[in-house]
Amino acid sequence: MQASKAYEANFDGLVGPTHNYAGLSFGNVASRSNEKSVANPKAAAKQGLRKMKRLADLGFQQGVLPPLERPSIRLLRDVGFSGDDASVIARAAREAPELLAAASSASAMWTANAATVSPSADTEDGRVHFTPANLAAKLHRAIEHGETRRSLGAIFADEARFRIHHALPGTPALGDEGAANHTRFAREYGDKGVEFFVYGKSEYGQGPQPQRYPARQTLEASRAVARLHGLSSDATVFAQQSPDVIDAGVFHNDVIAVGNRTTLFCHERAFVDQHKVYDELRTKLDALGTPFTALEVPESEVSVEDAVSSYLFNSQLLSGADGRQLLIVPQECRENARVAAYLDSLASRKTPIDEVLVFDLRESMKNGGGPACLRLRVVLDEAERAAVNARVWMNDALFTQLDAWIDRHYRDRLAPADLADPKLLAESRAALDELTTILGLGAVYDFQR
Ligand code: SUG
Repeated sequence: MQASKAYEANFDGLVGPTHNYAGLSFGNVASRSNEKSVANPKAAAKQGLRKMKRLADLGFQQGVLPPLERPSIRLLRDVGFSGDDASVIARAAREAPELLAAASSASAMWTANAATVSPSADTEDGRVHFTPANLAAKLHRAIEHGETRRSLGAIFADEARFRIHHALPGTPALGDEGAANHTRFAREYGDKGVEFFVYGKSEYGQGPQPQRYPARQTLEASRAVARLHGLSSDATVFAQQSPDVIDAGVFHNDVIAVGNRTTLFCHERAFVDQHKVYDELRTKLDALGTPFTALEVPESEVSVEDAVSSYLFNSQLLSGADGRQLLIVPQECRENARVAAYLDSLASRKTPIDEVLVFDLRESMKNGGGPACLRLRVVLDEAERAAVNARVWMNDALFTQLDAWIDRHYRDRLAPADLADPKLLAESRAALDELTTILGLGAVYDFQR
């Protein structure tokens, strides 16, 4: 049976006005090593926006997801700071600057962690399913999912086509980091596919565990998401990430692997029992009449350390209309001699990657967020695409509007000490208020009153 035409849309997170370097993510090497450096929110937002525009210009379906309201006065009130908003910020800055930093993070920009998404071709009820990730491993991220769910609801509002679940309970046994640990393989986007869930550890089962850095995703959470989405067991594969690569700074699977359609591009040390993982993927895809290719990069060419510092695998692997596959990499890949040599060699090897495009995402990269972190993939057929809030699709007009909006509202310098400035809250609210109109988001923000 010929499936209806479908597309992979990428929804990138618009970087929020409070983007800063607070060193909040133990286990994420870039976040910790850039702690307390001065950020440039304006440049960060423009770098992300330019990526969206370029991909839209190349003919890809490109959407925008809005930032969340930060600083989160709600979090600061929940942990006991009271008074008017300015007093809440002043007291938090004095007594618990780490909580103010958590409340101020613009981490929702990394929308690969916003949710796990299953296309309608894979789900029992034929709807597109979203489960916002509880991000339970880090306080600054654990406060995202309620607001994320509201944003998704404002964009994917048609309940006959889209099912937006609540996040899993936010506890270590069910730690869920969303699409960063999830990939889907299918011949064409609209065909039934095999969904691939990668976890860092099992809370109740056996298996090795990292020793140095936390495993953020559990098998139990991955299985729960697959159940919620109504995925069949013959079309799901669960694989454990190698604990030693987590200990080397691979805090999400998308730092060491990326998949698209029939290709998995990954490092040779990505998974426990890597060849068994390939075999299971191949067998389950074969049952759907779908081929599978693993393009594996050996340690001798690119070490795990190179992968972590360059973010080679945090790339976007995209299929153009002509079927050619493009790899979207951050410019740090060109600055690492071994990674650059590997990328240059692709042209002369027989691989499923036809072209490499390089982007400057320096501001996000310094917090451990590359091209793939910044996007949430949503496979949509024509009818589903038509049901999406049309205002969020990137085009020339939206680019011009957002570029001018960034110029009006964003600072070009934000140091950790600036988080104590109560004016930042007012600036951020004014920016988001205007964004609500630009993106047609309705009552997504309540400005935490
Ligand atoms: O969760 N960094 C994010 C980066 C997320 C990257 N996402 C994917 N790999 N999909 C994180 O560790 C750092 C914030 C700070 O330190 O200020 C941060 O949250």
